[in-house]
Amino acid sequence: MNIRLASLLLAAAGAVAAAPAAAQFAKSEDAIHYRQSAMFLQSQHFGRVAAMANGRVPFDAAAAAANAELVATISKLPWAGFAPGTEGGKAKPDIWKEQAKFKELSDKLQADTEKLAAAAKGGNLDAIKAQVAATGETCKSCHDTFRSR
Ligand code: ASC
Repeated sequence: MNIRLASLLLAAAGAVAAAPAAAQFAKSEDAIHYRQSAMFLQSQHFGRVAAMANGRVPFDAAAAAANAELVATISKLPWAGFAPGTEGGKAKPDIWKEQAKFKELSDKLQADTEKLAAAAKGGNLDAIKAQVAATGETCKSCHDTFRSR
């Protein structure tokens, strides 16, 4: 394969990898639907790990690892949905007025869910419990600040 073709393929692969962060929306309602959908998926998969951490369902290490891995991936998605001019839904207008704080909390969530995925991969229930608690606190602090109702 020549160099030119190889670099074209690399660029295409890079564009696909970057696609979630570059999600574009035809209209404001699409952005709101997108971010709420991502949050819903996130809560479903986080909820499955949390249920094990809280003893509500029996611990299944493989299921915990698979769900935590999904949470880490999905936690990268909602933010593109808070695009400029898409105020609405349950999002408080403060999100667009305090972008630095919003970014700090969204970065914190992504760091926490990476740690949760690592803990779940390790299979130690106590480590999973600790990281479920830390991640849940991060969810809550951002919701308390930036979500209405
Ligand atoms: C969830 C969910 C949230 C968070 C939060 C953690 O599963 O839907 O909003 O966890 O309750 O405190």
